[in-house]
Amino acid sequence: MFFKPYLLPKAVLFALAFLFAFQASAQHKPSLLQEGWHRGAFMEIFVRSWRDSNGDGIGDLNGLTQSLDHLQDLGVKGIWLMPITTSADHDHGYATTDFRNIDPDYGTLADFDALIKAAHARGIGVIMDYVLNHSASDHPFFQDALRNPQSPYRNWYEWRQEKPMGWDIWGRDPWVVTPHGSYLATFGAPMPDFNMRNPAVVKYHEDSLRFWLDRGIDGFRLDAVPHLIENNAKDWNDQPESRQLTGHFTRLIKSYPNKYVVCEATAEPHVYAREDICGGAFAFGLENQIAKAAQGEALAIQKVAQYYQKAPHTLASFASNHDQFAGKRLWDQVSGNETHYKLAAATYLLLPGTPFIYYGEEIGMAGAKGLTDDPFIRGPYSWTHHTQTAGFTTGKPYRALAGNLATHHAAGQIQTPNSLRAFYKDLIKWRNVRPSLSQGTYEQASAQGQVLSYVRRWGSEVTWVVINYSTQPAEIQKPSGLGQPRLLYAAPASEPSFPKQGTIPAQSVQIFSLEP
Ligand SMILES: [Ca+2]
Ligand SMILES: [Ca+2]
Repeated sequence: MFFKPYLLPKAVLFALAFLFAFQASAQHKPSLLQEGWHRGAFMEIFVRSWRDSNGDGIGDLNGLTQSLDHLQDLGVKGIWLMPITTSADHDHGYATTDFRNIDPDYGTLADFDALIKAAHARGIGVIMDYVLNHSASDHPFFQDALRNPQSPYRNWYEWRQEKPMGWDIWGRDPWVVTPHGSYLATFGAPMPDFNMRNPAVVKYHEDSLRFWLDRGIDGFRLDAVPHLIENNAKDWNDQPESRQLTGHFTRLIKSYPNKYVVCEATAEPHVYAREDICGGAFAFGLENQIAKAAQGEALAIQKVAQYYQKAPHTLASFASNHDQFAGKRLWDQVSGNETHYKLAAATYLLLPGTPFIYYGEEIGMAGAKGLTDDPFIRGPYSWTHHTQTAGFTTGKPYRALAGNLATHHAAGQIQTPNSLRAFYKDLIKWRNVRPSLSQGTYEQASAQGQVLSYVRRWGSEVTWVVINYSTQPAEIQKPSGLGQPRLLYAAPASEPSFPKQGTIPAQSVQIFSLEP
């Protein structure tokens, strides 16, 4: 039987049209966030270590939902959740066992929905980690492929009958030998690479991304995208096919209104920040210079000054993150020197690029006591100075607490005017109230000795930022061809002396308006 619309009464046609229209809009619900929300500061949150709501010693989604006021007060506009999907590792979460469910340690899908709703009510967007390149070896699809070479999922992964020779990924052979052939595992045997040339795998990821988008997620941090597709033993990193496929997933995500994508692409972040690939990518390379500049290294200050002259402003800047390869926690990088710490924060919070604050960074959290490597930088958040729990849980914390818990915790800093948190809050506030700082140009950037100076402009709004990393006051010329400097902000707690004497106090950050 054929469908003949001209035989239907008009009323039925209208009803059908309405139904289709409704379905289309239901699939792509309008965003509840302000357009451009993702230009504000983000916080990267490791849910396992953020806040425990049920006393099992493990952070969870409800713990996060209950502490959103704390984040809203800080002024962040977005949060990046490290993987919250069901995982085999029971820690970082990158070994996914179910791409469409919440890890039971963290709660339920209903808890996730409640988190999104509560975040949106506070003007905060939520993005989550999504791992395209691999699943856990415990994933049911891989388990089936591993046991049975005839499995329909065999071609979902990179299997070879004969183990390929001559491969070396970061000093390791990525091929894992089993009784039924070898499989590729770029990130180690527990995380087998998907065969991303298989359309069924691409479709599976598309449907999984839609699953979260339809639930209201505001975007994704796409993990390890330069590793999606490997060609041979020599050509495995950042292949053209990987860039193309990443762009494909980005387009799907952005077919929903007001979404944000930020990619982990360590080798070529500038390329991945392009609109046709991710639109956003972490500024790997800049983070190495931030702490060095803060400690007064002239060469690092110069590199910081130059960075955004060439780099796209859609990059995402950070001082440290959850991976040890990007450095220790900022506190440990500057050996607990609070002046250096504040200068490091100012260095990246006022530059172009979307800033990503690593959870605990805003209160000066140190590494977890007695631990090394990645667990060292992923400790439970210091809510209070309680020596056994840090206020993180009513039970026993799953991991050692921060080494400087006694002196640096959220409760002690929230009402303290000169605290690190107050400093972060001030700078984020300036970023939020002055569009020139969040999306303006980057002009007249210079590093004169140990002084960094640049102008940011947005329409008629002109902002001049000066950071003196030296332990001595410095002479400074005002930028040419612009209005008289009017001081907006000076820190840490020093008297502004410009423009009276034309000097900038030692180890200080100053923000001026240069409007006529
Ligand atoms: Ca818990
Ligand atoms: Ca791969």
